[in-house]
Amino acid sequence: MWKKAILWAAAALASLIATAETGYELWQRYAPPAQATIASQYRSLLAVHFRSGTPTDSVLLAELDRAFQGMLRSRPRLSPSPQSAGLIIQLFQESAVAAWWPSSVPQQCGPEGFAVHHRVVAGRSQVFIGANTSIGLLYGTFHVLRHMAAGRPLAGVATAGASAPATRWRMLNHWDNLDRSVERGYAGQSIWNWHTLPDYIDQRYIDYARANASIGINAVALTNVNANATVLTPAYLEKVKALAQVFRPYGIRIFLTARFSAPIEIGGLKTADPLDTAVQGWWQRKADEIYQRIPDFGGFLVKANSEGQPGPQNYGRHHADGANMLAKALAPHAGVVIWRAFVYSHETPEDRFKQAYQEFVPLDGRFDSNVLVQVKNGPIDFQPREPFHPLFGALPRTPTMMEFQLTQEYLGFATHLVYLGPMFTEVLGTDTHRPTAGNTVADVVSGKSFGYTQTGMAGVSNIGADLNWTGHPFAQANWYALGRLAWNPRLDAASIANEWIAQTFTQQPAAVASIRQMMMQSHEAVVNYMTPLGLHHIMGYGHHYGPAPWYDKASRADWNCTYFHRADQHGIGFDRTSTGSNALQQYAPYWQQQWASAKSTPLSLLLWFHKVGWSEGLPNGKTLWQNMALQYQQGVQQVQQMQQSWAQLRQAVDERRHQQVTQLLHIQASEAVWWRDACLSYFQTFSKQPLPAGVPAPQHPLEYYQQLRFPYAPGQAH
Ligand code: GCW
Repeated sequence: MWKKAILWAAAALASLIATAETGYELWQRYAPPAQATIASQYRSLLAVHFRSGTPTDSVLLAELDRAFQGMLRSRPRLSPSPQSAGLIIQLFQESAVAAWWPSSVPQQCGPEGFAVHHRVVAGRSQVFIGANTSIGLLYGTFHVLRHMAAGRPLAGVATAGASAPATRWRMLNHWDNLDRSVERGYAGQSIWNWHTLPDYIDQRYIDYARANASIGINAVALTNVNANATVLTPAYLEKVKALAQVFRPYGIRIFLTARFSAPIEIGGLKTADPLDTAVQGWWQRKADEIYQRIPDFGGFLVKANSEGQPGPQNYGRHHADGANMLAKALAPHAGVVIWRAFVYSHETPEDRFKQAYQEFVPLDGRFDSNVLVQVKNGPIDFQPREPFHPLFGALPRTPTMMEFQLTQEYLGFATHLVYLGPMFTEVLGTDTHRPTAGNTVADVVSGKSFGYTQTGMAGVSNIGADLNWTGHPFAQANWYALGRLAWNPRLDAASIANEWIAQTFTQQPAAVASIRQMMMQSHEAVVNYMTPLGLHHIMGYGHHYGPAPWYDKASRADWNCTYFHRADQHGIGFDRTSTGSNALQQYAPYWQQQWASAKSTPLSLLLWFHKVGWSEGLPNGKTLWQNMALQYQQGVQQVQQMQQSWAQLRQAVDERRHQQVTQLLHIQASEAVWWRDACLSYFQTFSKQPLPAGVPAPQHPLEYYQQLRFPYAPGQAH
């Protein structure tokens, strides 16, 4: 009787624990494999041959310990000889049993890559991880753990030759302020607690480093590009140093945002002119001071002469003058400057789309060799869908780095389920046709097209102090996808989703398939219910929350929604062909031809390049107005489908996260309706046509949507 009660209580407790998932563990939950046969395969790995020496080796062992306790309910045992071990982790140079590594592998691995080999001896699996460096071994170990945590058969764990990263800098850019607010952050306060640093090391810093290393991220810019010079003062550099010490064993280098006017603000100089020798000397001393504390400091990330940030143009100098001045200060320490191309000027009446290209193309070849130019994926600003930025491929002599945005500034904040994998791969896989056909954006960014000496891919972080890091449990997948694609931009979004789901939620094949389907259609859904057909930047002013296509009160034209959609009685869209702003000319001739006429422009980009009449027929037989209305409606329906799919996953996913996502999908569904109704009732004032069959009448009159105000919407600069 008692025994039964105890058993029952234990079972109840176990199920309670199983259902109380907070999401804090991210994709590193290390749940036991769902299939017993797989679990038994994995057990041979418990005998580990590994000679630990460096701090990175220690974190590797600690991770193995944690992972095996979770997945195998046992701790790894160190085994003195490779022969008796199941998991052999060895540097190539010390590897006595290295016959299976083809001789080219060590060289292909480079400083960060690894190779994994699998064989079966006497019915027992042996897995070998080889690399040139400790960090390579750590990445190789994470590769094996990822495979195991996804519950996959061990035989598939081997890499085809070397797995080496495609880019040098795989990076998160935090837009975190020193007061712990996060610009465009929707997951709580900044995880950097500047007040308690340097003496208090939050466990989060360590778990953050573990998560990043597990997906190959090796650089983080801690602070907002709208920069505060205070972070460069000695007291703050001590705090940065403490974080650098935490990150170092995980192979992560720290970058800081450099406020261009820092020599004036904290240095007491009268100018920040990059050609002034006192200014140059100040930055050199500042760099020396930083490297004295942080010998592996990555360098500076800079937003200059953009949206009110100071820069070289304040002194009549150009971007290369500014970047090179900082580059020279960092060069003796092997640091780099990441200079952002997100620039557009107050004074220029030019189409904002064109300005970055106009400023940077003439400077190609004028940047020092330790400068990278960081370009947003599209020409305007992280819209739900943009054409690829014309600068990709247009700077053959300037390392061009990718900037994606993980935080969902224009994508429903952290309340909308939007998996960005398909958007990232859409951009990376696009052929720039520069210098010739067959050069994708990924080829440019990874240095293949032009042989860049520096390469990188960054994501603007979506991380905050929320218990699950990213607010929405599914937003973790965007952080994950960025890391995986920066390592290998050829991965496909569905495979990344598969491995993320299996590690994060469940290994049940039917559930994985259903969640993957939700994720894979989620980006197209948000495009449909926010900005179909190439509409862009029609979100609420300032905070970018919700629809406001009518907005036209901004202090500058290109902050107005009406500037971007140009709707009137004749039609809608921005003519960027030769009859309009001619931004099209910035692309390779191939794209100019594709996009020059509305007929040959895909519907997904139509209104990016063309003004189209409301009643004009589209290739699919519908008029523009009908198609627009139906696409808004489709977006709403896609979210409703996600709700239905998720409802059926109740048994497959732990209760707490199931409940969280259910609530968030509910918000997303009602906001999708809001978007559809507000946009269609506004655009209808121009089209003057009825809604096509299948699109319900808006729930409220237009005035209702127009008077909504959100003064405290999160993520705003202040
Ligand atoms: O997307 C816009 C944001 C700004 C941001 C800027 C940028 C950091 O609205 O908040 O500032 O881009 O990328 O610099």
